[in-house]
Amino acid sequence: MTWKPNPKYKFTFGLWTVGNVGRDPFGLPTRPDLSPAQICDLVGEAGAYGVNFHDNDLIPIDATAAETAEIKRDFTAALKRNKLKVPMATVNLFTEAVFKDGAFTSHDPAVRAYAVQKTFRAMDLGAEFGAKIFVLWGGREGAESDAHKDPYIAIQHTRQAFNLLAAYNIEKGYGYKFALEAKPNEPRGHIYNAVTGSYLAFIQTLEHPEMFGVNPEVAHEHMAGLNFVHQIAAALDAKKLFHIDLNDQEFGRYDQDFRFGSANLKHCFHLVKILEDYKYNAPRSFDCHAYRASDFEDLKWFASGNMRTYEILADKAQRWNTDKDIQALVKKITAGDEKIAKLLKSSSKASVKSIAEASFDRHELANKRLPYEQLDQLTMELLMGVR
Ligand code: GCO
Ligand code: MN
Ligand code: MN
Repeated sequence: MTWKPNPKYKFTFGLWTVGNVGRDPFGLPTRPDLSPAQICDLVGEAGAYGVNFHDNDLIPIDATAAETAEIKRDFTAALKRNKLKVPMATVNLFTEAVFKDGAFTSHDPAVRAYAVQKTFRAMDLGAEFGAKIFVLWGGREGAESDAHKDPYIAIQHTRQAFNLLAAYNIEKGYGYKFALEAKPNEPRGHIYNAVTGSYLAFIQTLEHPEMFGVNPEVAHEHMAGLNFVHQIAAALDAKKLFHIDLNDQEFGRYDQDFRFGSANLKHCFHLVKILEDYKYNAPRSFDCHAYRASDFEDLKWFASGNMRTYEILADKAQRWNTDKDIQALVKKITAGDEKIAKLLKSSSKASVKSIAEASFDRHELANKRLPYEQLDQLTMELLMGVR
């Protein structure tokens, strides 16, 4: 197998991911800046499907009209020569000092309105390049102390902003689907809507819930010690998985944004398996960056490594689904009385009555074998490459 990226997976990279220069809170950049066009050449050569950007990854915030036009020209040419699409765009509401205490949740109505206007313009920019998904990540929407900001009011402000964005989407006819990205902390001490599940509930309170879904990121749920695969199951079940940020992360640490599959291979396997089993069809975006010590040559390993790992795990998932021993065990473990299963599927009066009146022998039920050691070991052996 060559593991050449298959376009069906729609592998994409943010310009800010491959373009990350290795700066961290303690140290200066370790790699030179790459232009958007150079990033396209790098990921294009690696076989990616597309790139994503924040407004200011592409157009610096103070660019003149002439500079803007030139950047757009170079970027368009780079997309074309590398056959890259731009499925997703987003907005930077975290770098500038004006957002030091939040954008949509700032105390200052003028800052909130400026953030909404900046997002309108980022939507215009994304639409120019064909983006149909718009990610919203509220990096500065939070607080270090709840003395500073009333979290109840912050929720109202967030809702007002999202409703305005939906109205602009309709007015301009852009057809965007908004994908909301949760994170528990960093750069704020606490970020509102800390986990994907918070957004799934919040969406239902918006004027246009149909326009909003989620963009879960592996690292963000792992920072909070949560099982990412379970978050994905909830998003899939709600039909709200509009986009996904793939990367990896040691549990409980700062936002490490490692290469996909580099830290928790088993979790990543189950993630790929659920995405493939339930036919996730939106882009698979890698939101990570190379190790700070890596140079330009190593960046190529970083880019192709993300995609190779996904494809290898997709192949493992398929093997798991067709492995005779594994499937025989799964069949035994999941087998049960079909008539009772049918009853449980209905909440009709008849079902309620039958369940209320049925007799169960809990001791006999407890005797069912669940050879989970065996199933997990077979899974691990498959992952380790000896099956
Ligand atoms: C992070 C975030 C960001 C967002 C991106 C989109 O690592 O904290 O994932 O990378 O995804 O900025 O707005
Ligand atoms: Mn992250
Ligand atoms: Mn992300």
